[in-house]
Amino acid sequence: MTNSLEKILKRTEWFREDRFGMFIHWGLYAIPGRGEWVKTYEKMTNEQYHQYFEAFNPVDYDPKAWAKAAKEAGMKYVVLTAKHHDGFCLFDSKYTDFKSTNTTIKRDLIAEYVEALREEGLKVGLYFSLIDWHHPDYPKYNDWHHPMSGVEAYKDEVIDFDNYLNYMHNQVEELVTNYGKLDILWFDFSYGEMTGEKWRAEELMAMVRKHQPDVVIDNRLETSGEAFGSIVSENPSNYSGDFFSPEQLLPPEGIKNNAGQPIPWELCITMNNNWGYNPMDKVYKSSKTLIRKLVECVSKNGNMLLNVGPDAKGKMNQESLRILSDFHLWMTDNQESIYGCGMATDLAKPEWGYYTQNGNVLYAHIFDQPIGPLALPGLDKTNIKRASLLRDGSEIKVSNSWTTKAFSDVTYLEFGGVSHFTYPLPDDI
Ligand code: JFZ
Repeated sequence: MTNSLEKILKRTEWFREDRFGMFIHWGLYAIPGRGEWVKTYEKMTNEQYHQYFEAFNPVDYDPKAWAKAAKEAGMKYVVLTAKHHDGFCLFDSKYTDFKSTNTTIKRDLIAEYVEALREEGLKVGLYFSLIDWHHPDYPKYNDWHHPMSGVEAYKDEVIDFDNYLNYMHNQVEELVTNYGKLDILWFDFSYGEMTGEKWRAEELMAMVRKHQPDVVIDNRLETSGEAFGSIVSENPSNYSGDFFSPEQLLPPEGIKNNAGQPIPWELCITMNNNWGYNPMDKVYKSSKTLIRKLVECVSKNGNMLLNVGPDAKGKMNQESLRILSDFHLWMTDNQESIYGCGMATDLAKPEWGYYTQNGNVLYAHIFDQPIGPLALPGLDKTNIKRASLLRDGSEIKVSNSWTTKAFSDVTYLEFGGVSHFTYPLPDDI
């Protein structure tokens, strides 16, 4: 088994077509409501954190409602935290007691989620943390990612890391065998020396690919934040993953490998400034900003995975639902400029916004209102068969003789001007 860009592109065909997905960070940490890193940030022991395991009772858990919300917003796939760094499993793992089936709710929440997504025709994604703050054999003292990092009592810890790896591999095997066909596996994350073979990644991937040959996998089995990983090399490793996963950062020019070939990537992004539920964090990005980020990702051959952090009862909050419904309105009119689209060939980014392209159809996403005709630099009028407004199909005249002949070598879309035959552009994209 060897990997290659060709295989990566084949596996990600649907993924690059779909362009837009939902990330869901949800687990015990929704109860304190201070983000998914609360255990480490507040240096809680397993015993202290256990109160949330005892309190966990998401009576409003309704993955069908989540699936509907995602679908309505135009998202084509969803990725849910089956296990985050705190080690709590939303699935019925036989290798631990620290799982949803042992809480008051007594349900395999992943099984219900997977079923709900399939019912809505959405692709199924699972996030799985490589890091585990709960397992006794995960390194503590010398690892700043761990709640017990630097705590003297753990200075002389003796761990059997291989035992942890067996546990981790076994859990991944449960996920890839017990829930039918998975579309995405989102591992998280590698750092410093904790990367690649340290996870016994070759063996892990061979097992995953045996059960799920086509599943699309992120690149975080290799060091993610500190280096691009072998996915950008000319010989990607077997665990390079299938897409690059920049976090809260939109790569300025998309992502290319060392040979200059574009590779698949997906921006993951929060609506406020937390992945896990945090009711104190009210600083939400506007819907307009988020919609524009989606356009920008697509214009650079990328995907966008927009996060929601449901609350302790299992509900998505009003702020998140409002943003999703704004996406719904926008996608209703403009989805054609997102699905199956990518970077415009041979055209520089126009100063008024972004282009996306699908085959010989070019989409102009006009972020800056023109006060008159909109110049399309680099485009020859004779190459444009027809121009129309996406929302209603109405024709937009294309000209290159606007008011003064001095600019007649430029092609224009005629709208927003003062003439009786033009009309204003709606004040959104
Ligand atoms: C990770 C998680 O720690 C976080 O809780 C969330 O799930 C996010 C999507 O992924 O965050 C990271 C992972 C890697 C880096 C930074 C944040 N990194 O390597 O820089």
